Amino acid sequence: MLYSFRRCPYAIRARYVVALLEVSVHLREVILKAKPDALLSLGGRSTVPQLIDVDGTRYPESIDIIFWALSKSSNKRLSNQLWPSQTKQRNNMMAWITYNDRFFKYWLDRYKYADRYPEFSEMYYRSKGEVFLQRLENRLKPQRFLFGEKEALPDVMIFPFVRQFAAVNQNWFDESQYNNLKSWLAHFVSSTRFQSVVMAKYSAWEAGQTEVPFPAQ
Ligand SMILES: N[C@@H](CCC(=O)N[C@@H](CS)C(=O)NCC(=O)O)C(=O)O
Repeated sequence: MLYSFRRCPYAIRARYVVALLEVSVHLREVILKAKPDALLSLGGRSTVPQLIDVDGTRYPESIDIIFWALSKSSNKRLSNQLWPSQTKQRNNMMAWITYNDRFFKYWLDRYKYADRYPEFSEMYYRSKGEVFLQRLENRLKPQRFLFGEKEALPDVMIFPFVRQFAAVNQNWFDESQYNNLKSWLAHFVSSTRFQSVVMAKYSAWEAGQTEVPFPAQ
């Protein structure tokens, strides 16, 4: 059971990996302002995404759900491409993901909701976020994806946040100098998987309704 919210970047990355690895779940679309009792009654954190496995094991963070999907996938070639077994490579990948989640997300929230953080201007917050955009841009100069010519976990875990950053002022982003980053982002957001599967619209889940298979059959 995957509790999800369509526009949440954490839920997007979880759905993206689940869809990419063709792992089947039941999707429960949540309205954040009216979370269902089934989610609240689990106790503890009620953020989305959250996954409850058939044996009742709870995966309360997007990264937990992504590792769960990797463990369930029968496509070992793709799993290994996304999350190679070498420790050094994994540590390096985690460093990018952690930077995104800890620092880039911090500035993204301030840039997106600059009116709620009047201490500094929207431009200031954007320039803080651009430090990461520039790092991504440099990294993508010699290669298509962050860790080579094929997508890996850092790509799929970071792109929903860059997409959100770009959408704050889409014209600015489209006209910016981050050309490699723009192509990288377009690869994800213009894909059929993203548009038709990951971002498919579902009405809010209600107790007792028929479960919704995801990815859709
Ligand atoms: N670290 C969590 C963050 C999840 C998160 O913050 N989700 C937001 C929506 S984008 C949420 O559920 N907000 C509602 C709440 O905090 O109650 C993860 O990776 O899953």
